[in-house]
Amino acid sequence: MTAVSALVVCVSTTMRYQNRTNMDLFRASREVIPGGVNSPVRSFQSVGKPPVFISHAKGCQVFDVEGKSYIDYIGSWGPMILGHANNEIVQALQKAVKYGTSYGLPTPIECELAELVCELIPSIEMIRMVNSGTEATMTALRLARGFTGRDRVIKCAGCYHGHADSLLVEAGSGATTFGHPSSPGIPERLAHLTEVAQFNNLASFETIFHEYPHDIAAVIIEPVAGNMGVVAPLSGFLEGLRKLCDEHGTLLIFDEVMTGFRVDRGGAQALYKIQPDLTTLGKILGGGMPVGAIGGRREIMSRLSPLGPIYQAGTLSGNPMAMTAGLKALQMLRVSNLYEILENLSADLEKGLLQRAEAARLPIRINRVGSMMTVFFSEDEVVDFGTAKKSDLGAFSRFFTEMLNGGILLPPSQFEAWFVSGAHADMHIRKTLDVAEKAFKEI
Ligand code: KE4
Repeated sequence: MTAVSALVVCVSTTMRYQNRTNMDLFRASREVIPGGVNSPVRSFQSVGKPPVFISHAKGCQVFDVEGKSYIDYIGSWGPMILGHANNEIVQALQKAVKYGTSYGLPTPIECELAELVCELIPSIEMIRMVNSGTEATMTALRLARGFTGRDRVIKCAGCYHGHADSLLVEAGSGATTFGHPSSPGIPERLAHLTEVAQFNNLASFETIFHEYPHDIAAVIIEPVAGNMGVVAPLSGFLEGLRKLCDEHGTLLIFDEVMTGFRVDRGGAQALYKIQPDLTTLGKILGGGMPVGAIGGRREIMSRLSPLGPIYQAGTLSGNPMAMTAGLKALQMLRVSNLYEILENLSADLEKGLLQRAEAARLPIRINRVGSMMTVFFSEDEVVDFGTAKKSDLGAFSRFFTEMLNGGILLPPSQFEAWFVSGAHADMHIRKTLDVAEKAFKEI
């Protein structure tokens, strides 16, 4: 194929998708992509609507292919704490791309980002970059099993740690949203090595440790749950987990893929002052590019190949483009007063939603930690997966649709977190509350 004919093909392909509606694109994508999406939660299936297809985004807004704009609280499921198409990140990427996108060889910027993460999260003495949160948690389990010589792990019902086999057991997020918290395709022999405890329930962990006092390699937990909707740890819960792990020679893994650099520049471990043995990261760490990471105590991380025998690898791990976006993002977060701004904006949103729901005599509960929050359509406090699942999913679905029609884009599931970014301003919060006031009355 000559260059000219390649150009013709490219232009005609692009033109084929111009002036297409969300529904046109959904019909086309469903022919060639399972469910029409590359990640299930994007399908809007749980709210009974076709998804919106995004043409571009800027700041706190996304724009669909039909030209509709939305104030966005999905934020790419967490990474976009600085808003979409942040000028400094875009400029850094535009400069870096000229030097090549991937070498498969070490680069200075990987070391620079690693050093910055170690500075921001002191429990991390060494870190390995990977390409997703799933890779990070998968590696964390393998590392914990290799380091301790034990096979069993404990996770919480409703926590989601990506889609590695051992972790798709009573998983939250899309696994719950679509009714398969424990996915088919995982050998029973493997799944039975994953014990399931209850978030905010230390006794449920004690029971498992009593049954397997010397067999548990790791407890892996979201220190602030975000995948059953947002659920904060009750006082003493994380401290109790730390103590149980120490008593049993078990590694404590904080899955901070969502909370890392979100709830505090040092993550949830800084907020709650608990030191895990290993931490997994992702989302914000990549500044919008695909990045995950596993980090922790030097004596554990040193067991990773090529230093130690526990294997882990990745063609595009630490690639210069992803490192550039991640480094720029963390450099901005390190010096900004963004967390104070995010706390004020998010508190205003929470207070305003509660006031308007009360005025509409609608029972809701809001769980919020910093700029991540969830509105539960429930009369009861939501403190774990069981109470989260009592929410009125029909009411949530109707609320989602009313908000979408009003130009407010929420995560399309009751079991997800809303994210406020530094690109949201008072005017966006006010607009959101105006639309919510009408929505609460309508549903
Ligand atoms: P990824 O493999 O999607 O990069 O990360 C998996 C993961 C691990 N740990 C936590 C605490 C996570 O929240 C996630 C991914 N979060 C979901 C949303 N709740 C990603 C969105 C999606 O699945 O499309």
